[in-house]
Amino acid sequence: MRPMRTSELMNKKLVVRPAEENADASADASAKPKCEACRVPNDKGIDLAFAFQPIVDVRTGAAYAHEALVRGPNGEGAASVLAQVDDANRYHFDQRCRTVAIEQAASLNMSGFLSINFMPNAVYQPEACIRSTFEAAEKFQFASDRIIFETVEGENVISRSHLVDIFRAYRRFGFQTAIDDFGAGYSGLTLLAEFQPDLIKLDMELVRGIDTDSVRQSIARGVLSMCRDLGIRVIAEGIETRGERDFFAAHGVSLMQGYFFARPEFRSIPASTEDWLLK
Ligand SMILES: [Ca+2]
Repeated sequence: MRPMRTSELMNKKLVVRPAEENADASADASAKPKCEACRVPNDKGIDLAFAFQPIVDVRTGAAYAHEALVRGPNGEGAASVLAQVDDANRYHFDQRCRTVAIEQAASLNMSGFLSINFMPNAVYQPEACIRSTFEAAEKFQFASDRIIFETVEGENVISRSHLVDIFRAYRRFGFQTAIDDFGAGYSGLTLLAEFQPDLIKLDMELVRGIDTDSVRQSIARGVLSMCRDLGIRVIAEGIETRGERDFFAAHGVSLMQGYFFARPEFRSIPASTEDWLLK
């Protein structure tokens, strides 16, 4: 069984507020979290650190980006960290994840982009909730235009319109945006109809064994064609074999992530191998 991804685990923690809590708000606003979290003292700090996994560009053999994957302070799995997240501390947890990821990326002299997973329902007002991200970028001298924000549209995600608002604001702020796990569950076509991110991460269930699976090949070709039309770059995630890599490379995908290239390394940037460069 493959390990559960951070995004999946985060997803499990996404909880929609009961409608009655926001009974006085409009239908659309009722789906938005109330904007009060940053005034609530962060009395339940969660100890966290990050592992980094490269998103490789097989045309250059270099890392295009590194995804920051949350871990405990001693490298404990994401599940043990995310299990501590609840309604009371979600905002501070999401904010702290960004700050710590930026701090660690800077201290490791990371090159290329830093991809940060964010929780849409921990963002109240995109403009207000982004302040500490910019402050961290400045403090640790990591250019904010080197940040990608990725998220899944999960089963329990807050309203579509709120997610689209966040993505649009992040694009205005100069970040790259990415839809994670594209093609899995709820992360799919109808979101794309409303917002076209810079990147989509093709779900690993579609990637697995694609070189010998004509059905997956057909689906992937359709997605790739659509993304070409829309000017969206595709990242094939969960690449585990040379055959999977070569299939996507032959279909014009150069950005890939997965154990074939490197596993996440705790507080560290994995070294490149000869498999990163397509020959
Ligand atoms: Ca992710």
